Amino acid sequence: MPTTTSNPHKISNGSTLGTQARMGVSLDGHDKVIALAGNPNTGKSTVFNHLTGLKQHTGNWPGKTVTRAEGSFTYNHFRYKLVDLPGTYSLLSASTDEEVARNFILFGQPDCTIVVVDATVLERNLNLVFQVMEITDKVVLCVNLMDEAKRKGIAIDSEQLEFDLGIPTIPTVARVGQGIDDLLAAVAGIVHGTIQTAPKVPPPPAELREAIDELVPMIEAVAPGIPNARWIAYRLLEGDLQVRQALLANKLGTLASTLSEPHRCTNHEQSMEAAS
Ligand SMILES: Nc1nc2c(ncn2[C@@H]2O[C@H](COP(=O)(O)OP(=O)(O)O)[C@@H](O)[C@H]2O)c(=O)[nH]1
Ligand SMILES: [Mg+2]
Repeated sequence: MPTTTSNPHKISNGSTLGTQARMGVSLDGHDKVIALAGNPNTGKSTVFNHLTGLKQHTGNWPGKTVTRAEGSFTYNHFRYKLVDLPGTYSLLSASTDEEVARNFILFGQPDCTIVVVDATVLERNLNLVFQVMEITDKVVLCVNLMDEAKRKGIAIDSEQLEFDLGIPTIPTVARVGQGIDDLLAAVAGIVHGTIQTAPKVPPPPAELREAIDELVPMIEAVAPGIPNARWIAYRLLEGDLQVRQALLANKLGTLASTLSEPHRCTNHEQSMEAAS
């Protein structure tokens, strides 16, 4: 497991945004909140079902028609809430699904984010992994569909991948529950600080770095306590309209809380299939 010190640019747990900005997800008796992200069809719901069992709450994200599934699990006496994010290829907020996923990881500040990837098309999936790693240090990579990869003659060196990415990397066959225990152990390690990650995201070109360094103090001045000013700076330079509008309206600091309406999940138990 990676042990180097974490990147100072990433979200720290001491952010002033705190738990009120968990985007409508209340802790209600849970100790930690875990987000589940991934491209569509990577087995995210299968992982979700394995971790949470049959009991799930579903509803919509505040103000959106996007479905949200939440479930719970207990591991080593800690109660975890698991939030299934919409399946997305990126977090650039080009669609409502992407916006929901990236806002939750950025402003909801989960204690850990699991990114599920498809081992048979790993390279294509890494785009999302890097984007999550730009937002937070607290990431576990779940390389799923290892059986399919094997069948297609694709070998994945997960230890090398873990070293190259700087985050715990767990191979799984979620359909049969293989690797789920290792996944849980990695999540718990991150949450309790026994595993320190050091995500290695390809560095931006020098000119971009300079522009970001210039923007960061300005962003922090207008939005004190913003969880990741560097990421906001990136988005501004990339022309992210939502972030730009929030900044112009002096509402960056409240972008999260405007999305944090009361918990509106309907409370019903569902079958295993229902979370897909
Ligand atoms: N062979 C194989 N199939 C899997 C595995 N995990 C999930 N699946 C299947 O892949 C399909 C998509 O899974 P689902 O969990 O709905 O993916 P999601 O779109 O990411 O939520 C389903 O038919 C699953 O049964 C796995 O590890 N191996
Ligand atoms: Mg699904």
